[in-house]
Amino acid sequence: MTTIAPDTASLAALEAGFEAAVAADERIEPRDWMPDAYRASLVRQIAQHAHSEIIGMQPEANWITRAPSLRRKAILMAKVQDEAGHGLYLYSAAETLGVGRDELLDKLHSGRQKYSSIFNYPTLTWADVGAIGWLVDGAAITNQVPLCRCSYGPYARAMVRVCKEESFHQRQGYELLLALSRGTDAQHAMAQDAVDRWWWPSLMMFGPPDDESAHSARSMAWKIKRHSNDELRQRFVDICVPQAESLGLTLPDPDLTWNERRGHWDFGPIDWDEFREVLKGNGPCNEQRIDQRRRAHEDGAWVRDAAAAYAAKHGEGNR
Ligand code: FAQ
Repeated sequence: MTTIAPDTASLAALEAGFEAAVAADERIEPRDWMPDAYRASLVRQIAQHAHSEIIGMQPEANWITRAPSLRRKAILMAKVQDEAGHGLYLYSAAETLGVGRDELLDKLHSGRQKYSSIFNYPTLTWADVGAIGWLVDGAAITNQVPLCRCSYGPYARAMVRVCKEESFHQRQGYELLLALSRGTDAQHAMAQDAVDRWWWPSLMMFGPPDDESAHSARSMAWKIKRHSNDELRQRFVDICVPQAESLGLTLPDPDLTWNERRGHWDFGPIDWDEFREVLKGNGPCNEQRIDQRRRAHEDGAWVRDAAAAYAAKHGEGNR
């Protein structure tokens, strides 16, 4: 396809049109003109988001064969499948920006694109499935509900469905932890241990503090992001504190205090060194996660070949 570069005057008009649409809260659609940097930032965020969904299947899938009952197993299988579906919506949304899925997967497998830090922690006990549902899906919803109003139409629409499903995931995690918390002493201790291990990494999911967030200002001006990392992190803490109390579990932070003046819970310092190490590839499970992903991709080659052969046979020309 040949594209003709607009001259300076028409470029200025296109830019003005784009800025006006964003200011008026209109959606930018795939065929609309958009600045290259807006497109690149969306590809970066949506790709990372998609990668997180499919890598995020691994920690919980680890427990499918060991779920304690048929009911729990059916719920967990449905949840893990939902995450694959979220990956699908998100890769499709990224494709509307002109990138190929193969290219994105290649960048994931070669470490050139990131996925969420949270999925580099191990799932040591059954209670971790509950903690992931309550805290990780809970953090994901807090972050993603505002993304339903993202300025880019396909991403915003994908988020509507994702959020509905994440909300079921969060509830199943909460219900699982509640059952354990109200169970035997050993079950209660297992639930508490899981919350102790997943609390701080869940707070890191929201990204670096605002003064270190490279993309926030630009993304917020473009209405890709509607709130800063720290705003959403605070919102999540405020939601979790009363929920932990109802669960009969404690959050592992001695500094958690209600701040009457701010109308929010104050919380202790986050270990950003740990976050940076995980991002560099040095978390407890980084290597294992990416190895497993590459293996799954290789094992699935025959499915992609078969789908391509089927599409060629029943393609446009044959209809
Ligand atoms: N992990 O300038 P900022 C889920 C990177 S889905 C790894 O603040 P931004 C569902 C960031 O990319 C979870 N990297 O970046 C589920 C950037 O690096 P870059 C995923 C992180 O984009 C549940 C650099 O640090 N959700 O859990 C992280 O403005 C259960 C500087 O950061 C999404 O992706 C991190 N935690 O804000 C699935 C939501 N944080 O690109 C299975 C959409 C930051 O320059 C089981 N994404 N980085 O190389 C977003 O809202 C944003 O991208 C943020 C980061 C908030 C994650």
